Amino acid sequence: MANQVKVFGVWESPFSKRVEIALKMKGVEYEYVEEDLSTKSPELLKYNPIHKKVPVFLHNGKPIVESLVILEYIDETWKSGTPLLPQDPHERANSRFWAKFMDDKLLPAAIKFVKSREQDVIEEIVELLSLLEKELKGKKFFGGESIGLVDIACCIVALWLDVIQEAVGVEMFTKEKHPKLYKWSEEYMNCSIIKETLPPRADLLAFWQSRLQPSATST
Ligand SMILES: N[C@@H](CCC(=O)N[C@@H](CS)C(=O)NCC(=O)O)C(=O)O
Repeated sequence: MANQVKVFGVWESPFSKRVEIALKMKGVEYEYVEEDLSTKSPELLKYNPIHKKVPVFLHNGKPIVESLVILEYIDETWKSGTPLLPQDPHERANSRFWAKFMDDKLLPAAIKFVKSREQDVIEEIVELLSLLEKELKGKKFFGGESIGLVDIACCIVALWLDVIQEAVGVEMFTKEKHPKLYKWSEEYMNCSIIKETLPPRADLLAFWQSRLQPSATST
C-alpha cells in the first residue's frame, strides 16, 4: 500500500497527460485508469465531487485534483528525477505564473476558437503565443536545459493546438509566426518521455476531426 499512486484520466486529455509526464519524469510507478466521461465512474465522482473532471490523482488513497495542483504535489513529494520547479522563489513564482497563464488565457482562447472559429480569436491566440515565445528568452525549454512545470503545462501548445489547427485548416502556430516557440515544440516532442506519454498525433487528429466536422453537435 505504501506509495500507491493511481491516476484517473482520459487518453485525449492534456490535463491527464500533464500528470503522467510528471510521474514519469520522477520515475514514479502508477496505476492508470481510463475513464469514460460519458459515464463517469463512482470513484471519479467520489474523488472529484466539485469539478467531476479528470485527472484525479490518488496517493495512498488520498485524492488530489486539478492538474497544476497535482504537478506541484508530485514535485514536492518525489525529490527523485528532475525538479519541476526552480529553487529560487522568484523563479518559482514566475513558473507558476506562466503555467497559470496557459490555463487562464490560452486555454479559454482555444476553447473560444473551437466554438466560434472567428478571426479575432485566431489573432488573440497568435498574440498569446507571442507572449509565450518571448518568455522562452532563448532557452531550450521554459525550465532551462530540462523540462519543467511550464513545459508540462504547455503540452497543449505542442500537440493539441497543432492538431486542432490542422483539423480546422487554419494557421495560428507556425514556424514563421513563432520560430522560437516552434523550435521549443519540436525539441519537446522529441523527448522520450513526452513521445511515450502523449497520444499518437494521428489518433488525436482523427478524434478532433470527428469532433470538429460541421455535422458534429457538440465540441
Ligand atoms: N482545470 C482542470 C481541467 C480538467 C478538465 O477539463 N478535464 C476534462 C477532460 S480534458 C474533463 O474531465 N471533462 C469532463 C467534464 O467536463 O464533464 C485541470 O487542470 O485538471
